[in-house]
Amino acid sequence: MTHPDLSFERQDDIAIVRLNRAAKRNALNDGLILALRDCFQNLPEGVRAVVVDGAGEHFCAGLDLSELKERDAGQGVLHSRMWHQALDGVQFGTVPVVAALHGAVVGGGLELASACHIRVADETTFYALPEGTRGIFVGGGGSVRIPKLIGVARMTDMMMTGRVYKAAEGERAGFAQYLVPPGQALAKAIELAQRIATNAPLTNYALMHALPRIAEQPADHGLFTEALMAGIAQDAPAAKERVRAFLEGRAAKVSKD
Ligand code: 1HE
Repeated sequence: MTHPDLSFERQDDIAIVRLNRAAKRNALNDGLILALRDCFQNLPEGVRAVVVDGAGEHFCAGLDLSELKERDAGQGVLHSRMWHQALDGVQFGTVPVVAALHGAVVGGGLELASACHIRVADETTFYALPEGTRGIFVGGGGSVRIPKLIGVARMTDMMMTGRVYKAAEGERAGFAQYLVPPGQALAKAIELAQRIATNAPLTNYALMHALPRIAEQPADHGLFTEALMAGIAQDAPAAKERVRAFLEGRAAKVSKD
């Protein structure tokens, strides 16, 4: 990983990918988006989960507005498609991705966060879609992914009125699955990624690739796809060994503590 604004740190079987452009609030210019794309396309062998983090006080201020300038319509379409390719690589890559959120998670930063599989937010986090008030539209997959988290009505409100969600109401609305005290999002995200990395790889793969597709299929198709995925997953040696371990008293029970 050789982009100056994107750092890559390996911690055993997880990796931490960090936006490293704090002076510009981790605003995503073309170079950084392409670096993200390349990073997720070329994860080293053995990485089983990834944490995405932002350096400094903010996760990400979204699109680098200094690059917006005078793009024409055709260039705008291609630019948006470039973001789609990069963020599809996050959502539909090879391993689960946990976002560690703090400070501003706005515009394209929220689009990046919503491409991750799990979001952990600390109490400094706030969410906004300033595209609406800047006379533009989301272009990084936000109109597809954000309504799945919070619903079309809330996203419409955010873009029409400039509404900003603070951390606690953001968690209630569905942006984040975990809310932690200030400064603790990264540690919690790493803890979750380490836990996820112990899952059978095929289970993680099914959750990333089958579940969102099933959710969009008509029920009849979804049930059939589910049955195929269930059959494939339980056939894997890892599944057989895990079930055997439970039956022989070697595996942890489900516990509420
Ligand atoms: C930037 C950007 C940026 C900061 N592009 N340079 N996103 C936005 O509309 C959000 C714009 N940013 C902000 O509202 C604020 O910067 C923050 C709330 C995120 C942070 O505030 P603060 O007071 O900590 O920082 P700052 O003083 O505003 O910014 C520090 C520097 O970062 C400053 O540059 P400097 O050279 O004057 O020091 C800012 O200009 C720069 N900066 N944000 C470029 N976004 C695929 S389509 C997606 C479409 C979108 O994402 S649109 C939403 C864009």
